[in-house]
Amino acid sequence: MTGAEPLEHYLDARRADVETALRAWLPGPPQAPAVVATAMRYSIEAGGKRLRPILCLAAAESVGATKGLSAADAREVAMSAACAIEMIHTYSLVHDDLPAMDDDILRRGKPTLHVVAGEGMAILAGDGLLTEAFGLLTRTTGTAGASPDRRLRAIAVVATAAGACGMVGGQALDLDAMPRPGVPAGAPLDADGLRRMHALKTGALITASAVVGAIMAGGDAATEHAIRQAGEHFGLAFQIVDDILDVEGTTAGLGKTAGKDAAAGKPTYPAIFGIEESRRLARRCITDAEAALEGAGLHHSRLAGIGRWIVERVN
Ligand code: GRG
Repeated sequence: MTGAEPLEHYLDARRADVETALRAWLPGPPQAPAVVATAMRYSIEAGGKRLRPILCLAAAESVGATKGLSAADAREVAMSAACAIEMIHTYSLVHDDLPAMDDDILRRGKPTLHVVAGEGMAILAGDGLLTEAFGLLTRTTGTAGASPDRRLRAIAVVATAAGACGMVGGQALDLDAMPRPGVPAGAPLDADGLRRMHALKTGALITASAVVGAIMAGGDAATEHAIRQAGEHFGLAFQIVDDILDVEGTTAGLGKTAGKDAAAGKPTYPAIFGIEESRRLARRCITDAEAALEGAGLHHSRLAGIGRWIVERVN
């Protein structure tokens, strides 16, 4: 249930919970050499909306409510997974910003990690975040602790979403669509190609965030299916809005370089459909997500509000 707490308060509270847990779970000296631990912390603590972990916690709450779990217990049981996903997301940003990929100097309002720590250390910090994430996924958190079977399923879902069948695959399609030194570009992406690339690159981890929250909170197969459908719609809406913000946002407001996609001639939703149609498509994704949630009796949960946040966000 959403209760009376306004969405903004809920988001702020969950962001604070996630950041406290991340601080506690990130490795530090003396076990981890300070140089790489500091680099990992730099990118995690640079901020960000924490959309994925919040989505994971909200999915756990909504499913947990159907299993008699309090909202706080459901969040606790999903917290390690939520933080693991944020670590994987942050690694993807660190690697995406490298000169060999998107070559950017600003992320989350701060100089990118390779700018402050060098390319080699940025690669290692990304590797460290990815690896730590899977260690974290094995941990039980909360008094209601997810069973080993559920934790194993969560690991499989996250691995598929982050690997070559998900985020890495999508990034490869994105990279291949543009010419790069010594390698000709692959075929340009049309609307279907763009949708698939984004479904893998951005959508898969967003979807997994919601699915893993449902798994950790004890969801059955039908509920997990509905959450997956809603997560896929959320993921596409997120990406369409990201493309719109790249056109309409400012570098200061976004905390990353605005207008890069257009400058690079990248295929984007506004480039293919125009801004107004892109906005309509994003809104339709949220309507579709709400229908999927309604089918599973989860439409009164926080998830619907998070859908609206995804389309209304300004950064
Ligand atoms: C897997 C090697 C490898 C690389 C990274 C997904 C990816 C692949 C890179 C991300 C590239 C990118 C900027 C995509 C656009 C959508 C996106 C993921 C935006 C950033 O996510 P937000 O807005 O960021 O949730 P914050 O900083 O708020 O967490």
